[in-house]
Amino acid sequence: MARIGTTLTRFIIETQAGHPAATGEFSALLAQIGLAGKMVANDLRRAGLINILGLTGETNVQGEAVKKLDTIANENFVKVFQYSGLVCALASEELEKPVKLPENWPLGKYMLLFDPLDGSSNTDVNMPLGAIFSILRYEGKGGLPPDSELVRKGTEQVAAGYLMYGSSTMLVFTSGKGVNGFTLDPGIGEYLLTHENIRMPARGKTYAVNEGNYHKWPAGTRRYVDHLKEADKATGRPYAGRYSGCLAADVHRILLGGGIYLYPGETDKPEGKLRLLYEANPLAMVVEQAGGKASTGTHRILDVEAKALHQRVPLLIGSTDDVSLAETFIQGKQ
Ligand code: AHM
Ligand code: MG
Repeated sequence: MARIGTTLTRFIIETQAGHPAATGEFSALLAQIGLAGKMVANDLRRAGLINILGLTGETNVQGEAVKKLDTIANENFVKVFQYSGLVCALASEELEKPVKLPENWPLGKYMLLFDPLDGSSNTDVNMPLGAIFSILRYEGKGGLPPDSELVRKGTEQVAAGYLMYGSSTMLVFTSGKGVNGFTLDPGIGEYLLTHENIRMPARGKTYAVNEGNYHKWPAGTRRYVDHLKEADKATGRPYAGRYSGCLAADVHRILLGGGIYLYPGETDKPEGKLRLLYEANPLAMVVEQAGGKASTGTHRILDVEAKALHQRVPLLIGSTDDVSLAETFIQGKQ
């Protein structure tokens, strides 16, 4: 049985031993994600010293200005998987279309969707950053998957997680049997198990939302956030506001301490900002596996019908009671 201090490598081997049919490919895939995380963490640590801060001057498929570090992080992920023999297709926030990997022969049986650098407005100010990933299985008959194969419902994910580059680098993931968190020990270059079987409290005391958008929100969302700020000892209000601008970091705080993160729909932009396939779905899987909840305000995130690779979705995620209460406001029941 894994214990605190176990290396990621050993944890993966032990977990694999519990699945006699496992070929080791899935374990290797997780190890490669850890490696991409080490490479990005290394770049981030030196970013201010080697002229890789700031913008590239390009705009990505989302219409957002691309930071140099967005491109570097994306390249690191692609590099780590290109000849790995583990994945047959990659999709990224930074790439308009999925990348197929025919050079990975025999073809890998997984597909990886990721946001290579989450919260990239934080790059130039030395604030937390992250990466978010979702793993799907491809049951193709020896051929490459068509693009449509990557556009799947969240319930079809076989694993999901995130990397967080904060005061330390962490890898947190689930393969459908609970959530475990590993911290990178930079002295030895290993991830060590530091957060075993994470469970979220049913309610928290903090909320994370970009309140600058308050006047763009529908009335129910405004009423909910107003409610969190009212004083009421019995329900632990007012909640503390904690928003870093990095989804992975904000969800990490909530995963460990409870509470709610919201990137709601806006009156003129009902789908909000965040992307379903490589931001909302993977974090929803992690949070549900830790006993929490993720919703659009009206539906479970993991049940949302996926229609496009870069589809956006409103996201309410965190402690079950907090998210359920937010839904009642958003649905006009309060
Ligand atoms: P990014 O992946 O392009 O960085 O965008 C996602 C980020 C989230 O990490 C964060 O919660 C949110 O966008 C911040 O958006 P805003 O600046 O509108 O608050
Ligand atoms: Mg992001």
